[in-house]
Amino acid sequence: MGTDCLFCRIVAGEIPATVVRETATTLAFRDIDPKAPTHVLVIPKEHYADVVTLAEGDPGLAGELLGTAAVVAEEEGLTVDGFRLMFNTGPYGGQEVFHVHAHLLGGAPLGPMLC
Ligand code: IU
Repeated sequence: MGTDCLFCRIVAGEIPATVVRETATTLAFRDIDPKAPTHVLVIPKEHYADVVTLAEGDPGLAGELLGTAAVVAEEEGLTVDGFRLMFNTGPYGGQEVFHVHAHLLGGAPLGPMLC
């Protein structure tokens, strides 16, 4: 995708981010505007617009993304009390950055819904 995609530019090192974990295929970094005490975004390095195109295009990579999210949840100390892992998808889902990303949220009770 390249220069038009913010998260591709983070992967390329062109825009700074606070990276908490990197694998050969995924990157996890802190959300610039955290909605919870811990708010990490987990992305595939390869560009897919949303979770549907990722799951259809490369289910193995989707699994690697979930694996990275699980490791970060463990490292961030979220697995004792629980956490939320979610993909905003499309306009109705509130997706603003069209490079698929899982939001990993935790560190406090989040309630039944996050708007
Ligand atoms: P969304 O699911 O597409 O709505 O989430 C996009 C997230 O990307 C949102 O939580 C922003 O705070 C976050 N973000 C970021 O971490 N760094 C940035 O430079 C920009 C957005 I722009």
